Amino acid sequence: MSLPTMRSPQHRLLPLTLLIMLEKEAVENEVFAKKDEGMREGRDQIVPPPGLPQKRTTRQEAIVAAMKHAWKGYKTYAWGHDHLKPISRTRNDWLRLGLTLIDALDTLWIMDLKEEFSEAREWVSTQLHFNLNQDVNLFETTIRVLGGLLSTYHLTKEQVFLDKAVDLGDRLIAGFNSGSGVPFADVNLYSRRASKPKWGPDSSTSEVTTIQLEFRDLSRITGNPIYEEKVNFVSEHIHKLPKTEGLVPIFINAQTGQWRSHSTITLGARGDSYYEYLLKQWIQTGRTKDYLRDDFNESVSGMEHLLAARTEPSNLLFFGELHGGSKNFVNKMDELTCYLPGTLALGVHYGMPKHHMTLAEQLMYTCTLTWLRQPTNLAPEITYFNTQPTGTNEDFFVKNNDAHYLLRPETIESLWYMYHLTGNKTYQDWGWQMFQGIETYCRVENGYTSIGNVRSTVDTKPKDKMESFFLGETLKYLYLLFMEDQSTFSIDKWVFNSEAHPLPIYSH
Ligand code: DMJ
Repeated sequence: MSLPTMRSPQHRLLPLTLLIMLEKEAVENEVFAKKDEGMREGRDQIVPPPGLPQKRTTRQEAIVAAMKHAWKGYKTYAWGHDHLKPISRTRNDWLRLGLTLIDALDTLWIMDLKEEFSEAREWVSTQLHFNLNQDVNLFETTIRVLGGLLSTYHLTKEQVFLDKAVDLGDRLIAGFNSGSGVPFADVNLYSRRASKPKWGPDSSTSEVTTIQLEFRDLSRITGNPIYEEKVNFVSEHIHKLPKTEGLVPIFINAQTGQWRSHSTITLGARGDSYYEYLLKQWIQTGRTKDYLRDDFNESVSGMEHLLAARTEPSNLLFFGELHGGSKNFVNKMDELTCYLPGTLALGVHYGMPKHHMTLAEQLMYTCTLTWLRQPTNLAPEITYFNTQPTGTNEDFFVKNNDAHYLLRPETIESLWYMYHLTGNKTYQDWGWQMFQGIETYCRVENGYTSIGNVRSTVDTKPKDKMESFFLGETLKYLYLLFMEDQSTFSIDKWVFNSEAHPLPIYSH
């Protein structure tokens, strides 16, 4: 039994599609249950930390096995480096900060992988130093490293994680030394000098607006207001800038603090988490900063009015982009945009307009199809949508250069929010299907690899790279998606940063 493909006629019939998916999944469940029986034999008795469920579900066991496999490859061939190259059995460095190890810390803790967590903690305590003559991207270092250290500190209360976070925060704060207070893209961790990105004059909007949860949390823990003051200023400054019905251009100049004119408006790359952090900052601060909520709501209205469109023939909802100074609508959507159903659902939970949930459900379905209509069950980086009838009778298509899957989490992240908030097990079943795709086409002997082509089961073009967010986000959200007791990581207590690191919600 196979899933409907982009060419199959039954893809118009949603209930049938779902039925087929569920049948396929039942068969796969049986296979996994058998494998799992084998895995369980001889496994150590694990005593979970307080607050975590006593027993993992069968699907959770499969995710834990994936995490262990990824960790083993990383430990063997890339220990202390940023990324594993699992096929060539070597490593890749980008920020020189042990990215995979730090991104994985809280996932290891949440999965109760004690041995792996303890070797990672040992490395953090003895080997992680920030006194490096290295330019790092402020946003990436903040969401992955600062966020990872802070959430691990909150979960474990171990001082070492906070000490490292403070040292890093004190270096990164140099990024805000610009003409406007809007940060530069890069910071040198040793000289503490900030600079524009190597490839252009401006900072990316999503980057300067997706550091606030982490810097604020650092201030709240340490009692030192400086970090929070810096990021509050950026949010307030951007609040005052002109927007297109709440939507923002993707580039901003750090010296002038002004938008780059004619830059693209998108909910994908370089725009995405601006919208996510409007809502999440409002939640983190106990729903006291109303301008953040209002900007979020205005942006969703703008999305509906200017970016929402429907496909032919199946009337699927997607959000396109505005290019050339808001003039040209482009019918493409990044996989990155698929964080949005989760964020919309989170907003509705916190009192945003009820119809945002309809948008969330419909976009969730479209995002899911971008995975499950591919023969690999994996989504391409970018999908183009047909808004007019075509000879092919397909709702969407993929260009050659966009056919890669980088082990990204966004759709799975949204599935977790949708399941967490509705209890509808269909979202779990969809996530399970996606995980089968990852297991079948990305798992290699020494870890997991990104692939270059999701459109073929035989020519997947492995790229030989395991991204840190695969351990930090993708596997964590899968584990949470299949957790029986959803109250353990309640969104009433935790706000997840853009890299899936949970941080506490404060009262103000
Ligand atoms: C992650 O680093 C974060 O989720 C970021 O906000 C967007 N891109 C990657 C994962 O795809």
